[in-house]
Amino acid sequence: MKINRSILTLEEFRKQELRFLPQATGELSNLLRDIALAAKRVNVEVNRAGLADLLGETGKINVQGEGVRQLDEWANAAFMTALQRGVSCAGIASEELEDFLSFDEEICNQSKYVVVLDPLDGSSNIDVNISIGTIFGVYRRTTEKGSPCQLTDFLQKGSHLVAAGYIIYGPSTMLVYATRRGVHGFTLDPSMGEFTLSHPDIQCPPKGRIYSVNQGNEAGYNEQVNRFIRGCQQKSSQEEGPYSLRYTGSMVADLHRNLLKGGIFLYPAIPSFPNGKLRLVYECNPFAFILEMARGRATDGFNNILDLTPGCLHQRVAFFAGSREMMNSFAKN
Ligand code: AHM
Ligand code: MG
Repeated sequence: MKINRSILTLEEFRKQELRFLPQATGELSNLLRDIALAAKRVNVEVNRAGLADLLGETGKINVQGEGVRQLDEWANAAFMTALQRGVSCAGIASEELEDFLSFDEEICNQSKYVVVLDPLDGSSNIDVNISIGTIFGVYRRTTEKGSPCQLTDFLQKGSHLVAAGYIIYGPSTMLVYATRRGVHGFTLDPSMGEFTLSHPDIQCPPKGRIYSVNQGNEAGYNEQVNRFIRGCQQKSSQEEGPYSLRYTGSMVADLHRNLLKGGIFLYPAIPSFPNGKLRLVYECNPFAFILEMARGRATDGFNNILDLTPGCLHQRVAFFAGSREMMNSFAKN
């Protein structure tokens, strides 16, 4: 029997990393472990959603004015519970919660971290069995340890993120996370029930041949965006040819593909969303951080996403992200 000795679980990988970080307390590793646990629970529900009658709407409308799906709620509760029980996090802000939630227990108040999260992004794709995802970001709180966390802990610039990541529930389930030490991807091994290292040290190719945008909204885009889209369609050089348009409507799936293969993702402002549709705090900032750590880039069309100071938890923003050279061409175009 051949034994694969190279398998490294997320926890084993974190323990190895800690050897190089003598000051580290292990609190971030614990927090990632809690997120991975919730992700495994959500993965089970996502896989059986059609069978367990978990598809469809709850009849409620969230703070964004959007219909809440049963799995959205389920995923939100799973992450909230795992993080509260894990006691390595002082509180969370979530797409599904109007206000931030301070866990406000003595032991949680001792934690130095807070988490921002979109528990189930792209959830309109659940009913049709297309990849969806979870997005998260981890901040070191600015308020004093020992006290309940406050709104200001969550309204930090993306450049202050300590870690960020996502889980993609797709043909296989993957957890990708970034710290300043790099970006690593782990695939869920269903036989072990563990995330195992499959994509060490992810670097976004400087250039790709994919653009991802909801082209149906073209009439509402500004001229800079439309000029760039035309350029993607008309690349004249023999070598390049036109780029391929790939857009699933699940940002996690679109950005995951572009992170690995190279490409650019655009969600510009449109008349119905004059400030952009995607949320700065728990959707764009985590992805901007992941891309920057993987040598890609993310902007709102003018500024680096990570330099923006959020004014409120559910702030929307125009979002352009991907391979560095493609992002540079977009900026110059
Ligand atoms: P959600 O948080 O309500 O799921 O919305 C975010 C999603 C992104 O995953 C995706 O890129 C975008 O909305 C798709 O929007 P559209 O259908 O307008 O193209
Ligand atoms: Mg979302």
